[in-house]
Amino acid sequence: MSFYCIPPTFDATIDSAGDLPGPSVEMMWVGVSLLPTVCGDGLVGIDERCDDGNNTPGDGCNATCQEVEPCFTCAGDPSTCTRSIVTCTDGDGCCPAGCGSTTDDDCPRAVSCKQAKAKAAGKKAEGLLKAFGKNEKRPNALKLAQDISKAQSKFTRQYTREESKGGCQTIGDVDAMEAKVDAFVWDVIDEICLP
Ligand SMILES: [Ca+2]
Ligand SMILES: [Ca+2]
Ligand SMILES: [Ca+2]
Repeated sequence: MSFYCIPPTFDATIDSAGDLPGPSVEMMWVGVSLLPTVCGDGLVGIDERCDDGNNTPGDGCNATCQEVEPCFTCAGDPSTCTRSIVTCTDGDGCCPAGCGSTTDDDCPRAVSCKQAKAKAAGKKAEGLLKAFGKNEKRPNALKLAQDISKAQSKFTRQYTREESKGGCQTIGDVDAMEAKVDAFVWDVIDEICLP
């Protein structure tokens, strides 16, 4: 809830025949409103950081007008937001115009590729450890081998599909990543099996 000062809306000049004594007086009517600020109306309210006249994120002023987005500066009513970072630099959280996933690892495609690869690695580790756990409960060598194979092929499929979309910062590391996941899983299993 915010308060707005409303500019004078009522002027009264007391003429010679007026009801009030004294010289002409100009009266000012000042009011306040309890209306909440509205994001997207182009006015930066008291509890807003910016208002670029929309509720769209990604253009510098976020969807709720509560944040100037990283890499932008905003000024004015309505807010004009411009990118404050213009060079392609890895790791600064910004993907300026003209930069791409091959030149800046903050650009969306590079980020989504990393997310997908990390997810695939996590799923594989989960699949292998679940297979191990199930085998402990009901030993079945054939089923264990099938579950391991399933987790491996799923990982490879997801990983390579992600790389085939393009824009990944690293490619062709599916085997190296698989070896890392396997080493982690076997290390965990060894630890669990220690007396
Ligand atoms: Ca507003
Ligand atoms: Ca916006
Ligand atoms: Ca960057």
